[in-house]
This record gives sequence, structure tokens and C-alpha cells, in this order.
Amino acid sequence: PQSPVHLAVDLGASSGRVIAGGMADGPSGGQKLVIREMHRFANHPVRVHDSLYWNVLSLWQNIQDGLTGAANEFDQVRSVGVDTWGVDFGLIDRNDQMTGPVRCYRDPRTNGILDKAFDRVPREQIFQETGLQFMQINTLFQLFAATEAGETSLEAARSFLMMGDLFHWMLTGEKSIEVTNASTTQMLDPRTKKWCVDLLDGFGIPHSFLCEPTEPGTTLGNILPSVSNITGLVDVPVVVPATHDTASAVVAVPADGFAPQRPDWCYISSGTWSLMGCELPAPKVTPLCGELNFTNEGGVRNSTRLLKNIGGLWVFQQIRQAMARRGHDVQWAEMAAQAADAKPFELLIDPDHGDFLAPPDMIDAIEAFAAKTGQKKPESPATLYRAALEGLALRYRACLAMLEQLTDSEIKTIHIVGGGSQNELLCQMTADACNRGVVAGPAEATAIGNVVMQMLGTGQLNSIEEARVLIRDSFAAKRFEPSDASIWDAPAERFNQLAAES
Ligand code: LFR
Repeated sequence: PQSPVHLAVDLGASSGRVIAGGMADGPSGGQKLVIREMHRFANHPVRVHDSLYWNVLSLWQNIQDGLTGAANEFDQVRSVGVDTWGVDFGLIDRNDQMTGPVRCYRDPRTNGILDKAFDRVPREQIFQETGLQFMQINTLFQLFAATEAGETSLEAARSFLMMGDLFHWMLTGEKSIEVTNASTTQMLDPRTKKWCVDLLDGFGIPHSFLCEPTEPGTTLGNILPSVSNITGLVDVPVVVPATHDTASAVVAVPADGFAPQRPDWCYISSGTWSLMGCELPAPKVTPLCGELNFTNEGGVRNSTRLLKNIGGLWVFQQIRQAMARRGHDVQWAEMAAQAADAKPFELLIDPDHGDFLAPPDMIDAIEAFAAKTGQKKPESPATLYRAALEGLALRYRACLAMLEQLTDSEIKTIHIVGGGSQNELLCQMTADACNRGVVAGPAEATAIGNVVMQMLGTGQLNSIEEARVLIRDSFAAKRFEPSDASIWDAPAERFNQLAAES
């Protein structure tokens, strides 16, 4: 990109990036949006005894390294913004210090918490107030577990910040809670965007540390002199993007229009998780939505992300780690190639099964799942790789039917964005299993969504529709047409039964 650029810090649950985005002359005339990766780094939770934490200081160090690289490279940086995964948070005490390390949502302190929570406040009431899918990782249940355990960090806390907000505070000294990520907490009313304080009282969770949510596009303030000294970026403002990575990714879906009443497209934001859903003008907090366990997360410009969390490429990633533990260092491309050659439907696994949330070893967990569901022990690693991808495609198929039912519409196109859009086998499986056309890309949707929200905030762009036209013109997408759809019918039936039983 040409100066001035916007810097998107995009933190996912397995890696982080600092990406510069801005305009540049296209090869055949006209201006295009261009991004350039300045820095990429790993992000893994760290275990201490039984607890699982994020290495926040290492992330902060890497963010500063990325910003320094950008300051050296570009004459002018117009703004910076951070997006991250959802649900996790940091707490700040009265002396403006962090109260302690930040827990990872896979920390086991919320195991079994849902039943305990429903004894306190009925499930239907929680759904009615928050419109969110029930997952033990949600902030509400993390805070409930912390309250029950008497965690001292809660007593000391004066401010609550979601992950993006935490880094914005490190950059500017300003404390804020951005609304799209606040919407993942299960503590916010999706209609009014107010905190559900009665609900929090019901759980005995303190809430004086919550502030009014901020809209994406807001200018928070300039980065602090201490940060300028380290990075060389001077007088650069933080312009808040949709700090929830999924909300940023949805902004970058190269679709026509914005938040239609009756959508004919849906998205899958494909990474460690797969978030599959529709962008709608308003939440749908209905009994059917609760029954199907869909979530009404907040999107930009007051839109709703009606979606479902699906286990995602986590299982695939963790099989790779388990292989490494066994002394085999396999690369992604090799795993995909072996999966493509493996026999279809040898093993069915449900990526959303609780056994796969955080097992010590994914291969052991899959073998145990096969035994428990009366399936053959997987014979080769290729069977495992293929099962991880087929399981996702089968979940997508079930989820698509639910989405059509919920939105009373016919979905013709599935947009796959995020890193997983580069897995061509998975894209084709998705087209086949769902019997729909798939448009794959952009792979860096989250960072692109982050950049365009900063461009909206600084007046470079005027609307999401305009941003999407620009994204479509700037980043090539790949189409996958369904073929062999019917061979998925029988496995889908077996899969749904297995998912219901286990
Ligand atoms: C995706 C994501 C999901 C959220 C999960 C946990 O990266 O943000 O949307 O449910 O991570 O935070």
C-alpha cells in the first residue's frame, strides 16, 4: 500500500499479525485496497498447573515489534486498531495495573458450569435476556466460575476490558469496551446494547467495572508517548475497529449490500473456529433460535450476526500437534493432500463434541470417540485428517438448514472467509455437503475488515456497502460448485444421529 496506511493488529487463537492496509494504484488503473503483512507470530495458551492463560505480555511485545516495523516502512500511519478472538477479558485495578494474568477460554474452570448456572438462573431466561448460544467459554460463565471460586482478581478489579480493549488501553491509556466483542460475553442485551445487570446480580457477579460499550469507528485517542518511544509511531490515533475478529471478518465478506432482511447468502468465518451465520438488520431472540442454540452477536452499524460456533479447524490443527508429539512433523499441505486421497466417510467425528474442546492429545481423543460411538479405530493419519474436514462439512450442512429455517429464506451462496478459505478440499466438501455454490476468500478477511472499519472511522470510506465493493474489486475470490452432493446424504444422516446421541 501507499502511505498513509492503517495498521490492523489481528490476534487469533493460534496466531497474531500486524497488517498494513491502504490504497495503491491497480495494475490496470484505478485504486485498489492492498494489505501487507508486517509481522506474524504464534499465539498459544500457556498452562500453569491446571490453569490455562494467554501470554498477554508476549502478544504486547509482538504488537510493538509489528508497529515498529510499520513505522520504519511507511511515511505516514493514519490509524491503528486491534481485533481479537471473543469472550476473554483482562481486569485493571485501582492503580491502573492488570490484576493478574488473563485466562484462556479453554481453561477448565468452567467445566460443568452450565448446569450449575441453570440452577441459579433458568436457561430460557438467560437466553431471553442475552440472545446468545450457550457455551461454557462465554464470559458470563467465566465470571460466574471466578465469583464462585472467590478469585481475588475480581475483588481488585475496577475496570473490565475485552482483549482488543486491553491492547487499546496499553496503546492509549484509554479504557473502553467495544460493542461487537461485548456482544460475545452473554452479558449484553442484543436489542438495547445495555449490560444485563439484573442477570449479573442473579449470579452474584460484580458489574461496577463495566462501562458503556463503544461503537466501531470511534477514535479513542493517540498512542501514548511511551509507546511512541518504543515504536517510532508518533501522534497516531487508535480508531476502534470491530474488535471481535468474527465481526471484522463479516465486514469483509465480498457480498452485495448490507444486513438484508431475507438473506440469500451466509458466511463461514473459517479459522480455529468456524462461525457460520447470516448478517441481519436485527436480533432474532425467538424460542426456535434458543432451541437451535444460535447466537445473536452484534455486528457493525447495529447489525446482528446470527450465527453458530462450530468447532472449526481446531481439531485439524490439534491432530498436527499430536502428530508432532509422536515425532512426525507434518505440514498443512501434506495433511490436506493425504486427506484428499483418503477413503471418504471412514470415520465420522463431531467437531463440536465436548471431548474435543481441550483434550491433552487430539489423536487419543478421536480414538476414544471412535470406540465410544462404535466406529472402527482409524487406521492411518490420513483417515484422521479427512475425518476432521468431513466433520466440519457435515456440521455446515446441518447448520445451513437451521439458518434457512431461522431466517425464513433460501440461501444460495456460502461465503467462506478467513484462513480456512485456503483449504480447497474443505471448500469443495462444503459445496458438496451443502449443495450450494461456495465463494472462497479473502483469506485475510479479519485484517481487511479491521482496516476498512478504520477507513470508515477516518472518513476514507462512507459505508459498508462501499467498503464491500472495494474489497470485491481488490481481492480475487475463488468459486466452488457443488458436485456429487447426493453421496453426502447417507453420511449426513449417520452424523446427525451420532451427534445427537453422543
Ligand atoms: C473466533 C472467535 C469466535 C469466538 C471464539 C472464542 O476467533 O472469536 O467468534 O466464539 O473465537 O473467543
